[in-house]
Amino acid sequence: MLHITELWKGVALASMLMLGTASAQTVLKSSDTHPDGYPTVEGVKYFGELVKERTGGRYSVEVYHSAQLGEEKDTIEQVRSGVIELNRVSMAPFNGTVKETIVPALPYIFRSEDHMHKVMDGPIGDQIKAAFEPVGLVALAFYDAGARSFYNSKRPIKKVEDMKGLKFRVIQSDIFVDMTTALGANATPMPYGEVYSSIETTVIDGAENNFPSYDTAKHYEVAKYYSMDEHTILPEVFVMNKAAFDKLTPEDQAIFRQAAKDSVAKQRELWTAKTAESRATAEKVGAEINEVDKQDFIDAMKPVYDKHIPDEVLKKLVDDVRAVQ
Ligand code: GTR
Repeated sequence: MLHITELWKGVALASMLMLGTASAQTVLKSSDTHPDGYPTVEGVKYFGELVKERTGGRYSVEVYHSAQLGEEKDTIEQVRSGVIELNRVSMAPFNGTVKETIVPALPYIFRSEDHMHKVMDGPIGDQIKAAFEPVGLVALAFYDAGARSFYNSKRPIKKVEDMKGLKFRVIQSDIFVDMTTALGANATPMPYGEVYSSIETTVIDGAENNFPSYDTAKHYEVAKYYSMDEHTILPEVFVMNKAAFDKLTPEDQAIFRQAAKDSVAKQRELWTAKTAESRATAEKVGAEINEVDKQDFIDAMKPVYDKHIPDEVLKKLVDDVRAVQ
């Protein structure tokens, strides 16, 4: 008869083996700055459902929304070091570390959201995705973030000269600082979570973002003039810690990649609906939305291209993006 200690040794060995091959359930942590229900949060949740289903429950994803794990700059460090496995963030905070992300962050580089989709869904998108690997990340998907525009508490902006002297919070990237400066305004990069109180206390006059962010962060309460200059159509990125990805079997890696791809369609659908809903909400509570003289804005952006596209690799990438029909 098997001795009792032998039996326990057997149980312990079996559970160690199970952990080693992740055949027990592995819960992957994902961060998002936005609240529950926001299209990016729902996109990642959907990815998690597909992964769970397709791995027979071996992997699942827990989304920590509403910046529970910190602001984007911090969570990027967490996902790079493996403290968390997944993160959905804007690409702007990567502009200093992953130089290819500069290109989609350039003002007016995309003619439309449709143009952006064609670029990011094709070989250029793959090239930008691959550029994340040297910083320890696998870019699984690009999600929609619409167009970013300036909004403020002082006045509607119709022409570039209306920007003069205004102080804006910009997303944490030098390109956004230089873009705002090129328009004659002052730029203060700061974490997203500080924007509302900074406008309220008049530390800044406004910020720049898309309608769903303007709405869900309630920035319309403190900055009612939203001017549709649409300076960028920069997509979001959904990344995974590379060491965690490399540990997956090739079959599981394929499942993760396909689930991410499938979640893009879902996120885009949710995005379109949310943009319309958020615009309507903002208008209902008194936001004043106006069109701008866009050509005036486009013309003012030349210095940004001169400074941030210094080498041939990026120049070619810019030309390639423009050539996509
Ligand atoms: C939003 C984006 C967030 C965050 C935010 C910001 O549009 O979805 O990930 O980057 O902008 O301005 O900080």
